[in-house]
Amino acid sequence: SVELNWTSYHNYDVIYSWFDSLAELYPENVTTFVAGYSYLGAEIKGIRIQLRENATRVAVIDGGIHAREWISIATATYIANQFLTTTNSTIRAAAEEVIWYILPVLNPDGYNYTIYVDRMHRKNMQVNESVDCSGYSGGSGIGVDLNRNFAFYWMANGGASSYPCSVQYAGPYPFSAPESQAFRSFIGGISENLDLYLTLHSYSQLILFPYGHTTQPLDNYYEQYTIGRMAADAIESNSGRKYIVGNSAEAIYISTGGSDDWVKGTFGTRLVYTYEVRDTGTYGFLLPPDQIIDTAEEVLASIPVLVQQLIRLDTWSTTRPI
Ligand code: 0X9
Ligand code: ZN
Repeated sequence: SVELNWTSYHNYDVIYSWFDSLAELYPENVTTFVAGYSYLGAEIKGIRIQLRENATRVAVIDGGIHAREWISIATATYIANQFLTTTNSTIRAAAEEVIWYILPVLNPDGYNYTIYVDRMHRKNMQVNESVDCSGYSGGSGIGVDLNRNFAFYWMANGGASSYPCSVQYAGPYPFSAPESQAFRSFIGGISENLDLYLTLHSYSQLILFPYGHTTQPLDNYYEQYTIGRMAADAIESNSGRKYIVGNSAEAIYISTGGSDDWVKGTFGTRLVYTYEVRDTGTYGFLLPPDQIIDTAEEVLASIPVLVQQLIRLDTWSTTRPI
C-alpha cells in the first residue's frame, strides 16, 4: 500500500497509486473514478469520499488544470487525506456533510511535462496547427490553456487568445481539449446536487468567483462575495495570510472559458470559487515544498465555512415564513 507525504511534490502515478490504497483502506467511504483521458492518454483520476450514508450535498474540488501550479495539486491531495484522517471536529463535521469528488490533476500531461522538461509550462500537451512560436516570448506552441477552453463566453471580450503560441490560447473551439471534455462529462454526471465547486490554482492569494467575462454583479454575486470573505477570514485566522476576495474580472483580469464560469453558468451551482493559493510572488509558481502543509492547512480551514454556509442557505430557503 502506497502512502503519500506533503514534504515534497509527487507525480500523478504516485498520487493515483495512493488513491487506490485509500480505496482499499476505506472501502466503505472511498471509491476512485476516471473522469476521462488526457491528450496523451493519461487517466484523469479522482477520488470520491462519502463519510455519512445520508449525505446528499455534492462538492467538487480540483487542482492542476494549469500544469505549473503544483501547489494546487498537493493541496487537493492534502484535503482528501484530512477528510479521512482528521481529528479536528470542525473539519470532520464539514467532511461528513458532503459527498466529495476530488480531482487533483486535471492536466496530467502538462504536469508531467513541468516535472521532467519545462517547469513553467501552463497548458496541456495537445499539438496545435503548425505555427512558428520561436521569437515569441508570450508562451510556447504546445497546448491549449484548459482554463480558456470551456464553453461559457468562450473567446468573448478579449478574455483569451486565438493565437496558438499564447499561454492563454483558448483552442480552436470550445471543448477542443480531451481534458476539458473529460471534466464536462464528469460534471454532467454529478451536476444535479452539485452545490460547491472549488478549483485550485496558484498564485496570488485570491478567492475569486464568477464571472471572468464581466464585472457586472450577476447571479448570487453578493452571496458569493460575502461567503468568500468569510472563507478568507478563516484563512487569515489559521495562518495570518491575507487572501483578497473578488469577482474574477475585477480582481485579476477579464478571462473567459474558465471551468468555474462554465460550471456556474451551465448548472447554476450556488458556490463556485477559484482559489489562487500561495504565495504573492516571492516564489510564485515555484513554491518550496516546505510550504505545502501550511498552504493546504489554510485552505482546509476555510472549507467548514463554505459547508456551513451551504447548510445555512438550504435551511433558510425551506424555513422562511410564508
Ligand atoms: O487565468 C486563470 O485561468 C486563473 N489565474 S491563473 O494565474 N492561475 O492562471 C484565474 C481564473 C479565474 N476564473 C475565470 N476567469 N473564469
Ligand atoms: Zn491557474
